[in-house]
Amino acid sequence: EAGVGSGAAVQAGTYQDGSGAASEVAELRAAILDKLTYFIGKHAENASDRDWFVATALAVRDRIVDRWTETRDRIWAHHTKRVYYLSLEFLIGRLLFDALNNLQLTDPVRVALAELGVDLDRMREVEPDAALGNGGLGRLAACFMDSMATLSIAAHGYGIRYDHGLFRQRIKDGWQLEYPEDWLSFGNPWEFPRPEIDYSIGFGGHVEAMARPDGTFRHVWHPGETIEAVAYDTPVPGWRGRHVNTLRLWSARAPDPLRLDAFNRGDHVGALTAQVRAEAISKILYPSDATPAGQELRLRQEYFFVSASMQDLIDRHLRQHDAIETLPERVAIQLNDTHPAIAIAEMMRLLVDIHHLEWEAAWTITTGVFSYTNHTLLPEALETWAVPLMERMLPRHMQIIYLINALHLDRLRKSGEVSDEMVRALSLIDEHSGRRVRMGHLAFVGSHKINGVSALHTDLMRVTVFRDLNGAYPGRIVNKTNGITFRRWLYQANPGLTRLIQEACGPGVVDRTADLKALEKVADDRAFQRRVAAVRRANKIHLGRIIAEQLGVKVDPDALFDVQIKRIHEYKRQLLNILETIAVYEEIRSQPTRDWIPRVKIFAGKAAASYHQAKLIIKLANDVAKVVNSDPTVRGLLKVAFLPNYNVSLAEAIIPAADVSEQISTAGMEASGTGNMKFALNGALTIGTLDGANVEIREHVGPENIFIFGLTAEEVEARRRRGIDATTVIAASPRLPEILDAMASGVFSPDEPGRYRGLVDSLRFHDYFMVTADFDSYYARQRDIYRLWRDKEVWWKASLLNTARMGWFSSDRAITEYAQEIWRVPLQPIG
Ligand code: B1H
Repeated sequence: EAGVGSGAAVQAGTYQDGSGAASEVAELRAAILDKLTYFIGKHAENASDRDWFVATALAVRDRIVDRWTETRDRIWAHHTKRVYYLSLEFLIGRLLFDALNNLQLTDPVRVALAELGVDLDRMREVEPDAALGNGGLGRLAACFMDSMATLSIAAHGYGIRYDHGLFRQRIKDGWQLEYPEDWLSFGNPWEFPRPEIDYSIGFGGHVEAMARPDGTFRHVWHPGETIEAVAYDTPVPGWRGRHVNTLRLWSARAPDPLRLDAFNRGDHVGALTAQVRAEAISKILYPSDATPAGQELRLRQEYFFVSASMQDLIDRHLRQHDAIETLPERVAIQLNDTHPAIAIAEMMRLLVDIHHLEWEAAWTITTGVFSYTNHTLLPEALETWAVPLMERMLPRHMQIIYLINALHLDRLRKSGEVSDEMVRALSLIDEHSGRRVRMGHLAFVGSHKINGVSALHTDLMRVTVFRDLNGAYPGRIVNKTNGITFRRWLYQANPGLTRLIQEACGPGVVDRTADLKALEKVADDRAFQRRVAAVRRANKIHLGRIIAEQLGVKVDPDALFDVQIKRIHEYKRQLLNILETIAVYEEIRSQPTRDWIPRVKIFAGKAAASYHQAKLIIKLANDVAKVVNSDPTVRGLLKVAFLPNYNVSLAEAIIPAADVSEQISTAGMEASGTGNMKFALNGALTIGTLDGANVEIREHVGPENIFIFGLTAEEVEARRRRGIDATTVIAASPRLPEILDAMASGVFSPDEPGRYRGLVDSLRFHDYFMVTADFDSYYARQRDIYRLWRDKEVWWKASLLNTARMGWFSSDRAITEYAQEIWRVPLQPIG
């Protein structure tokens, strides 16, 4: 193995990955020039940054392909059990540095490009983000793909190749505007189209029941409409390129794209309608984070990618092993939330109708292969589909779901006394508001394991939405706390800190996250602390440049950077943070000459296009920014920056520059969070509630190194049951009345004084999210942070202890647990 850090030319922007031999550089330079000449068809003299990017990506891709075919051969020869990760979202971001780092080519490619007069870092910026996801759920799928490859698990991701990913956000006059995102407009050098791999996907039509001689029935589904699913493969190289998996994304095509008869009649548009309708399926990602759009097209998307994936994996199984019965020994399928839950019914359909298995045998196979991850308890995000819609679009699946339900309820009735009320709670069909299929219930009964994504969330699953199912199927619910890939979120995003960590913990720390613990020994070494502080300062200057470019706002790198970046949602409580910002603003105005700590409040995040309250919160952040940033009394002691178009790449620039991480959701509402892990790993100090994975982060970093405040999930519950009286809470607060009055009277919206009346009223009279109830304790914790900031020795110690103790939150750990306890597949640890 190449000794990490041995003789590597360490350059700005990279960490020691132990590569960089001269012959390697020469080879890469030749390969890049070759791609530029013969693939792009240009000379170096007139190549653009984008041309260089594509040429470099293709040259690097060639190296990946060799490992990819090796991996496939190895898996095939060893009959290795495979994992299929089904997700409607993969929030990948850019891939160039992922590939370079995992193949340890960053240094040689940097040098090769420099010799060609090209700057790798500038070129990096032209790669579009693959934004095929909304937020944490999609990003988790991407981190898991990286870890599965790293641990040499034979895994395939399955999803949709959306033509347009999550919308591009622009802020105009403080308001969010949504524009289509166009990541494929210049082609995608990482993917391999596989036009020969396509499956027919049926919709609608009717089911024919054909009597067999023995009196049983065979069912034949005659779909009314068929659409083709075409595969596009992206190789996913793991750490050190030892193993390369595949992300297979499906694109929709009409079987007969052009009706020539109609075209020849002169109906040029009508001739293409079938194509338009078919291709709409993979046109666009639903930007609905945690509030399902409930649209027919969304159900079509779900079934489309699920059916293609089930057909594909069964084909692969039968090519390698001739009996369908051995599926559970060879295959594990993970459902990323309920979005792919129709796979349970589709698997049953394929096994029973197409492969002619008996129902019982098919059910044993199905529950043997499936497992399901739940990512939220928010009632509005628990997916259900109206029975009439299901009957119309997927008539055979609806029959199968009815039968699954009947057998499930029968079994429970036989095993003991079950009240009508319990049957209603356990049924796959919700009868409360029209008849609807509960996809969470379907996923639950069709899986052998169901997991939550943090300890608290899993506990809450057992006592809330899945209480009765948990009673009926004890032991099925397990916890798998989320994780993040350190390769992207520390080594790539923060090479400066990584170099220092390697110095303190040994170069092998990049293979063994447990070695991070060695940082504890230098946590109070002043000299080391100063170097860590210098890295942070450089990262803040870099972020400051982005803020200046985007917003025209100048920020001081020595100010405290306090950051909240995530989807805009009421339960995430950006509003709480804004109220504290207003409190600080009012204090500075009332005592302008005190020795205030200069600070910058940084926000970024998108709101679902139809989520009005969230969009108003964006406007408020921007309105407050405008007033604060231009107030001469403030003299730059407080700056507010709302950065537009939050995405993976922006997160990579922001997180390494953060001093404080805001993880302030209403307790019980954030299933896990993964941003919280990225910040703490990079040494930001967290201010947060006892929600999601914050609870476990506190256990790992120690309560003295994290700032916890606010109601617990239980207290929130109790308060909601009692009925919330925000009026008395507000009256009792030393600051809230003034802040709310200012907002309500138009201090931040002089152009429209009533703009925030409704928002303030919702705090005064409902406050479902407990913003007012938590305000004072939040405010007090913020003061603790400012106090600590003045004592740099203590501050940096706490920061280093955070980094030192976050090793457990690696997605390699999470995936190891899935592999051992849910999938039962072999893996090969690194290090
Ligand atoms: C999470 C979603 C989600 N939970 C519906 N649920 C969606 C639900 O488009 N939709 O219909 C999209 C996304 N996303 C997040 O998952 C949780 O809120 C986070 O707390 C968690 O860290 C993340 C990964 O587990």
